[in-house]
Amino acid sequence: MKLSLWTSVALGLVACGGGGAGQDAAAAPAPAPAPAAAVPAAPPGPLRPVTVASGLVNPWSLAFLPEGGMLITERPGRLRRVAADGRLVAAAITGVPAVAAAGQGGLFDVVLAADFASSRRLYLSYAEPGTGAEAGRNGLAVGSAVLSADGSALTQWRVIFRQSPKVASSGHFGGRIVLAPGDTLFITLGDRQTASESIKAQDLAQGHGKIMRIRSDGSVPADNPFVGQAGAQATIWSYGHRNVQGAALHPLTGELWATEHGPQGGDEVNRVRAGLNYGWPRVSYGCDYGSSVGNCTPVGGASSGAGYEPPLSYWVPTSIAPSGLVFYTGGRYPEWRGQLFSGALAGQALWRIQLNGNQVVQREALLTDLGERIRDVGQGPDEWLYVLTDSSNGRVLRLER
Ligand SMILES: [Ca+2]
Repeated sequence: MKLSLWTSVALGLVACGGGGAGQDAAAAPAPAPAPAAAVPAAPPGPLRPVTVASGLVNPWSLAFLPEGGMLITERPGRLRRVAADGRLVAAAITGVPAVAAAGQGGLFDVVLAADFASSRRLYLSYAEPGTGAEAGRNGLAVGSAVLSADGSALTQWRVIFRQSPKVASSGHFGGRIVLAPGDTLFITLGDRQTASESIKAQDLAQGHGKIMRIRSDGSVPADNPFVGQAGAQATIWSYGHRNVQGAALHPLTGELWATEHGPQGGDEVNRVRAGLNYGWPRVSYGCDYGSSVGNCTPVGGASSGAGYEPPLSYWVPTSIAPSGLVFYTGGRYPEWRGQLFSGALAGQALWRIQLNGNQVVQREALLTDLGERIRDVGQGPDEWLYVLTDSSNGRVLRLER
């Protein structure tokens, strides 16, 4: 099933002229270089999940601290710390803003600034509740703060981005933050789920269904694609997204790659380039919920169209619900270096996505015996992959083998 599905995707790419011999080949990255640090390579075989921490409530994101240990967000609105000795600190970190925790909302990503070792600065994304005229509404927001030396408190909290407008919805927030060169951040924004809102993913005046690019102080980079275009939000990098919850920079090309949730089928892997329209909800490989699985008309009536950037890969007829995304660059699993790894929530797996340049050439579902929703995946300083399981007793797992 997986193989035949993949074959049809590959043929589709070749038919579109996006194959390895086309112009994309010139921009194709070389194989990943060997890592500088020499960790012992693990022998081939199935992954062996080792529990690092447990008792976390719907953990959403993890970030590794330079002093050892890690930070973990819990969706209800807590930021937790695992100490260097592996102990989960009982008290949540203070100074986290109030979040709108209903439905899919809450505290989402935590990302350390590039100079965290000296500045202790980090970024959080979250569903921000509206106040005053916006009471009852919410939207994705990103703020920065400084983590105390003992790891117990945030200070100097400052909001640097707000999705506009706020909407009365508890779904599809997006929520990933990716640090990029030039002191910039990418921020992913969902379409807010309802049909009357999701169409605004095509409207450059609205914050629905976009990927934004800002500077770390909240200002707009002058080379953003819609700067100076009347009516367009200047922070927009790309548009026509449904709900991007996985995003990472390619380690060799520096380009942003992202995964997004389809409805019933149609989850996507995209190479996200400036100013492009990724199609939602005008074109999709997914169908409305409740339609006949494997025999239905896609949302928008078609799966491709002029002016819409096609996905590099997609899942049909059912969705995996892709979550965190990382390019593996370490030495523990040498044969997987340069490949993409995506968590899956409904799909309860860790997907390994093998690339040849900018093409997806194979996909494999790992950890399927675990029977857990996977919310995030990251590469530790020890070059093992780590995942978060999403439940009321969520865990951090290190994937040894
Ligand atoms: Ca798309």
